[in-house]
Amino acid sequence: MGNFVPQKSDKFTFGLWTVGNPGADPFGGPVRTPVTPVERVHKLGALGAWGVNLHDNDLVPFGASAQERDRIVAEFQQALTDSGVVVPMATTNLFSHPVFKDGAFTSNDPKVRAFALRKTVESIDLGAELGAKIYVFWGGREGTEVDASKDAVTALKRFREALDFLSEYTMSQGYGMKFALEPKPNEPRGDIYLPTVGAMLGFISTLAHPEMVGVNPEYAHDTIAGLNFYHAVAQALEMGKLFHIDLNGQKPGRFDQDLRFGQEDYKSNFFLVKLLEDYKYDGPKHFDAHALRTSDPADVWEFAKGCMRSYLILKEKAQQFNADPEIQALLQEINAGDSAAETVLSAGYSTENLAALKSLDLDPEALALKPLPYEKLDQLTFELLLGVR
Ligand code: GLT
Ligand code: MN
Ligand code: MN
Repeated sequence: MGNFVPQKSDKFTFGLWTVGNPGADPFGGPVRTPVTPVERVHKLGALGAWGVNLHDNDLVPFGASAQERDRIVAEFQQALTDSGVVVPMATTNLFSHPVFKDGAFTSNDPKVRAFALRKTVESIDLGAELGAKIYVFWGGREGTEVDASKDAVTALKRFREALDFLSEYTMSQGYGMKFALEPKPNEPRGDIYLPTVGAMLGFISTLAHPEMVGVNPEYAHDTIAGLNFYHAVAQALEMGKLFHIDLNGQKPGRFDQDLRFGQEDYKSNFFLVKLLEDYKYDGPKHFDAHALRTSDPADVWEFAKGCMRSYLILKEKAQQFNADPEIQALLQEINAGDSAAETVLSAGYSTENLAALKSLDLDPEALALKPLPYEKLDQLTFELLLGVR
């Protein structure tokens, strides 16, 4: 059994806003006094995290003077150097200020859209200064409650206009950054545009620079809507579009809980970790979660340790699954191939291959009788996860 101690090579990251979350919710104010960003960075470094991510205003307060900004950024840079923590990802807060109450890039008001664009340009500069190579776009306010208020086609065109502008800006500065779009079906808006990973992937292909844009899927966001996150991530990964990932815990059908990674649905977390490990995803593994409102400051760090430890435990379980003789024998049986059929299936269309397809010996009655021992397989998976194998 491993010791489950995080290493820098695990590329675990936390948002400044995650471990800094003061525990407020729509029904009650903060319950914790947040420690400063500098203290958060030191603590994360000591716990073995590789990186810290931030929104512009997690670090520099909205409306700060240029002088104040530079002082805060220099102090933060020093903390990064001292603690050996990097900033792999940055993003913009386009949701807290009332100016964004009806959207940022998709607002009906061109001045609000221009303000959002300018704020993002400045925030991209900040991210680049801190070394970020991934820039996340989470359109929290880009949506509606009243569909009569905004044309949904126009909203997409506006979002595209903003992203195309920003890709070209980023390239013109030689920042070498990639963009990662983060879908969410709802909250804080009644309905958010581009609600799923699939919707984002489709939208990306319509951008001026699709090669620099991928996705940042979040476990909680798909799970709110009852979707299978493992399937969504697999699609992004297969397309080479998994640029970043937000890991956390969530019960289906609830408000956005952003629970500790591993807190809910061990089996789906297991298949997610197994996917990332089997396919050698090597981007940041970002825990976009926060401690419970009941946590005191010490328990917040238990939360952070728990996210990383849970990932490492599930990673070890994935290795165990891949090495388990009984499970692997079952998988071999289930996946037993037929070379003649495989050859036809992978050869693509030609008149010869069509003829080969037609002459294959395919007996549907016999094929339907092939045993599929999935009950046994799933029980073995359960027992492995619960530590009785
Ligand atoms: C906010 C949201 C997250 C996003 C963050 C990036 S902010 O906490 O709930 O899912 O990833 O803007
Ligand atoms: Mn997120
Ligand atoms: Mn979330």
